[in-house]
Amino acid sequence: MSNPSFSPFIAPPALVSRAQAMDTKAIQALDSAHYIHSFTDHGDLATRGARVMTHAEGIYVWDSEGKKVLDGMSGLWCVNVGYGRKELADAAYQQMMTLPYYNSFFQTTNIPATRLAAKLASLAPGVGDRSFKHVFYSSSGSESNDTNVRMVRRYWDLLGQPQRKTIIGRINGYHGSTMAGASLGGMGGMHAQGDLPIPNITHIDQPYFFENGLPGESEADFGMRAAGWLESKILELGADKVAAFIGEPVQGAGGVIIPPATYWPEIQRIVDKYGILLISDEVICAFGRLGHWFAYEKFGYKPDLVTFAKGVTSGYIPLGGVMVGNRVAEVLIEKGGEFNHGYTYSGHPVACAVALANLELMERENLVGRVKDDIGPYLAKRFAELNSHPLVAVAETCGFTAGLVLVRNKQTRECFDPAFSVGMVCRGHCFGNGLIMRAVGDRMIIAPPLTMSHAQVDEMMALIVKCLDLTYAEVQKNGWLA
Ligand code: PXG
Repeated sequence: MSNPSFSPFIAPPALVSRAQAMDTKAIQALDSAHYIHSFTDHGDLATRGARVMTHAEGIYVWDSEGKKVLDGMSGLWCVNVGYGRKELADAAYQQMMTLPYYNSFFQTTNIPATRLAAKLASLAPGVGDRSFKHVFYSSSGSESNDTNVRMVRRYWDLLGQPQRKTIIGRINGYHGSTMAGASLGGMGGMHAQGDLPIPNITHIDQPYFFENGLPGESEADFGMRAAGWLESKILELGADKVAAFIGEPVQGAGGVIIPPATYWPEIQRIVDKYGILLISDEVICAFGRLGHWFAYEKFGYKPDLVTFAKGVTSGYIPLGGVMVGNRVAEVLIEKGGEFNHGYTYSGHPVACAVALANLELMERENLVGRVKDDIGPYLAKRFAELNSHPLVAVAETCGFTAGLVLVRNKQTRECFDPAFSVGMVCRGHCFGNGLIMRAVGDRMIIAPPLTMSHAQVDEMMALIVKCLDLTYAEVQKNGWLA
């Protein structure tokens, strides 16, 4: 036992009364001694000690020091219905008592998995070849994108075009952390660890107007030019070698990068011209985040495969999957025989029961509609006010997610020296003042629960302004402004 003051075998902190004070230091020591965290520098963690989250309700989470924080990130882009929803816990309990597990291999199914597949198909718009009747299940976004690679290659093999292997992703895209997921994504830091990308995956640049737009270029023109990078890449590789293009409707982990309206329709024109499959990775963007059940609808394109996870269960339990469009499903089913792929937890009955309860709750409370017509536009109006802040170059929203860029000089839009980590300075002020807001470089982002009231948006905006002011004062004091 690394720390005798806390035993993991008796009275785990999560089960102790919420009011009871917790020995944060003991938990941190135990954590540091035994737990390797995701995307964490453990030397740093050992000196600081992990932040210990203990409970949550609505849009707030509490840590072991009793600090209440407004969760502007819905956990990690997933708690769309907010915390403490009894319906989801009840669904899990009922299903665990009825059938806690059974596999979907060997010609077997279970009722929640089947009902959920039908429900998801009913929520995904489309016509003909470009409609969705089928779902493949996994337990995460990463696994789902591994499935996409397997499925896309199987599709082209079955069509007698095995040379169509290459999948094109985008720089600063995020598609997960498995070998295939991290390869499809375009995160340099991830590629640098583990010899990634794996063969036959390549990338084009992202449609980020702030960074990649030319002086005097309109956003609409930039969108066409950025989509054109896909056509150039296809021609460079040879169209008969290209299997698929994958992209997030709005890049989430990359910093809420919202493409110009011209971008996706032009991508559609290009993939259609060369017969290439289109994968829409909607792990963040589906289930209401952008005001639609599926985000391809918002941007007016028609994917062949759609990756989902996170919001399907509002993060209450792991579940992911792929919506398999008819173009692919018909080939797999009619010509395919056995598809040698699947996971122990594919179609997990408890996860699927929670997903059904989550979708039912979202429908009952019209959460998707209110993002589109009510709380989303309200956030857009309030967030736009930040454009007048002296530290902010661009503040923009899409549905119920938003991003702003912190700059050294508002007039010239000159950025800070990355060594100053101004985004992290701002993030520190946010947490210190009871707000979780993410920093991606110097781009600050939010994706709050879709249940937020107007008053809670106001409360969040007041915190954001306060933290921007504190950041401004700090960079001014440090002499970092132009
Ligand atoms: N695709 C997209 C678009 C995602 O956002 C994944 C796939 C992978 O999902 P899993 O369930 O395997 O994690 C994601 C996940 C961040 C951050 O820093 C974002 C994600 C995960 C971890 C961190 O914003 N998104």
